[in-house]
Amino acid sequence: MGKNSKDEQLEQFRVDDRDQKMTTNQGLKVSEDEFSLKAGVRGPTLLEDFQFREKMTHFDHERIPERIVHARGYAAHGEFELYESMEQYTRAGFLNDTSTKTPVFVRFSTVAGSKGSAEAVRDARGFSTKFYTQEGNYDLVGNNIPVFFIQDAMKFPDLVHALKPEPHNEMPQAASAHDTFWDFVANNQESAHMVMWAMSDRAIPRSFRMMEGFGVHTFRFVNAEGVAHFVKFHWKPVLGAHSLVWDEAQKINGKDPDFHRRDLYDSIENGDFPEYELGVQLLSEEDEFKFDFDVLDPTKLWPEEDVPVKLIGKMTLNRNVDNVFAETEQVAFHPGHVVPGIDFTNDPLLQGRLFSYTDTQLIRLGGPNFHELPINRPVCPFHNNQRDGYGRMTINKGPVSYHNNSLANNTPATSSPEEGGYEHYQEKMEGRKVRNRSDSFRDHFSQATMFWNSMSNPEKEHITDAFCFEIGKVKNKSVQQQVVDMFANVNLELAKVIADTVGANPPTGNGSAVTKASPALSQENMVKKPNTRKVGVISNREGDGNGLQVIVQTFKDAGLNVEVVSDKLGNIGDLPIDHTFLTGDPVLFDAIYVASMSEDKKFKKESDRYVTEAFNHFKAVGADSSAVSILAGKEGSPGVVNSGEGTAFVDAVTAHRHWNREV
Ligand code: HDE
Repeated sequence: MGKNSKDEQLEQFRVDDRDQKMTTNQGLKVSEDEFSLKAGVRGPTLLEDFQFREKMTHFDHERIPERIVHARGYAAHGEFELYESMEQYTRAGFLNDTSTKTPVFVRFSTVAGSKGSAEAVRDARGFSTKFYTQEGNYDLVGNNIPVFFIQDAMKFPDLVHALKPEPHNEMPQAASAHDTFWDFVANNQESAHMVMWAMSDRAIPRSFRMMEGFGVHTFRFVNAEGVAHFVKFHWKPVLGAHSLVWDEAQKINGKDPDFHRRDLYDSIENGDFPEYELGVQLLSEEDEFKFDFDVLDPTKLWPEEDVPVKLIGKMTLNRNVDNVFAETEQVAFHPGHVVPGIDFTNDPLLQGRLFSYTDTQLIRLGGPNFHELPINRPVCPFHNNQRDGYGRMTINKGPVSYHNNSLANNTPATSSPEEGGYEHYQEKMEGRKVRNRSDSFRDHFSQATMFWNSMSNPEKEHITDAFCFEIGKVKNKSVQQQVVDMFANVNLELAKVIADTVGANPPTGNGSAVTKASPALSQENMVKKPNTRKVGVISNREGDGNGLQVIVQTFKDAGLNVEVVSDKLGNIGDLPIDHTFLTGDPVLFDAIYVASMSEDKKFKKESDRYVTEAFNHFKAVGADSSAVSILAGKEGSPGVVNSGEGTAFVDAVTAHRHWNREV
């Protein structure tokens, strides 16, 4: 992999401490690092011990405030390549020149949990991309869900207070299944559409590599002539968008709380670079009012069947960070980091975000110079008259730090739009100062119903179960009832099942008359590929391993990743055993294949546990003809493969999950 401009810039900040002599931060060589300076070996430590004080003071200050939302995140470097020039719509250089590769840094996150929380929780996922362009940093700070809970930034603190663990007992962690969240939902009904997504499989993605990303808000593209188009941004994963099942996700959180970061890190280390295509939905300004929703309303999406997604480029994540704190934790995203040719709309949620992101970095990163941190620096030069502040690294020379001036020839000089200077789109504005919401923002249910209508039957079942789980965890009967009555506006049957399951009264609403569906919203219609799906191959440790070798190779040739599981670590022939039954677990694999059985009772019991749990989670399970008895009772079910051949099994794995299986 060649170095890009960001990588070269980062190089000057990288330090390798290996093979070096230990010093203090002042460069003084250290002769002893294990004991503090004492008055006698059994005596008190002395204040004079500057070396101890420096080490301990630094340690005492090693934590910074975690992000108020999106605290749990993981990131990687990569690059973005453009398929075709978007010159017609935007003057953004990185979207005009197909010969440039733009370095990117992408951070994925959950929203609700603390920095140390488990990753496979039911939640939206953040999908933040920093493009280091030659015209400055452009940040696309999106989510894996295309709409949001609220319409106005004013309510964000309320939403987050309701979603986070309840303040009197700090429970539950990283979960929306509690009273205050659902009380917020029922009393802020604009949340209906996003709640449908949050209860769907989208909120438990299989992998960061297998989820879509969305800019959520309507932005503007502006071309060199000053002509604007409305634009919505999409990231489409090349592997398709796929999800876990809820029972599996909950178990993963115990077996491997780092499930998603491990998947991303390992994939990049293995050379299985995650890829996403950048898509745009474009709308001319004249078409602003042609929909039955307001294009400025962030609780609405533009159905792809009505406004097609044009794929304009591809992002590849190809390098893990060197240091999680320095890069992933210190990166500062901001929807207001834009380049010429990309502009905002009056979406009231976006407008509020434009304030919040700088404000939060000031407390999180401790001052106004966070743009100087290596991960945040633009790759193009940056000059202005800003000076000083905590942690200033730049040594600005000369006496002039003001504008206008004559002593420095009035530099740094501003640039005209022709020279690349950013100019805000000159949208015509008129209106009265009001605290209100537009009437065009008041339909909270039509698209929530459209989402429901677009789901396959298994997806509808998962949504229903998710509601029953979450509302079942709500203690307050009134809140339960309010939620039931609210979601009757989305789908009456859904609300009835929730009411019945949680012991609430049947809903009072009339249901929805909306029949529209958008097939693009169903994950059943997503591309399905075998690539990088993880198969646990169970094998005994007898024999020369040749048979195992053949099956492993067949799977690998088909693009699957294989990990060998047995009762003890060691080798089978030349193949290393990756896991014992204890260090691995069926929930950590996409499929289980039993290559050979053992006469050992415990081996059989563990193999049966693996196969049965995988089966219950609708995964492909298979066995070599010699081990086929392990499939007893499951044979004939979809995705259960009892040939020793491999290719039928690969097809079964590619299908992702076999929902039409009775478990
Ligand atoms: Fe954020 N959001 N947000 N948000 N958001 C933050 O900024 C905020 C919203 C999103 O990986 C914070 O640096 C407000 C929508 C992501 O570092 C904070 C509102 C979307 C990330 C903040 C929203 C997002 C954040 C916390 C309502 C999808 C993680 C730490 C007006 C389009 C960025 C930080 C990363 C982070 C504020 C709503 C996505 C507090 C006020 C809608 C992916 O500034």
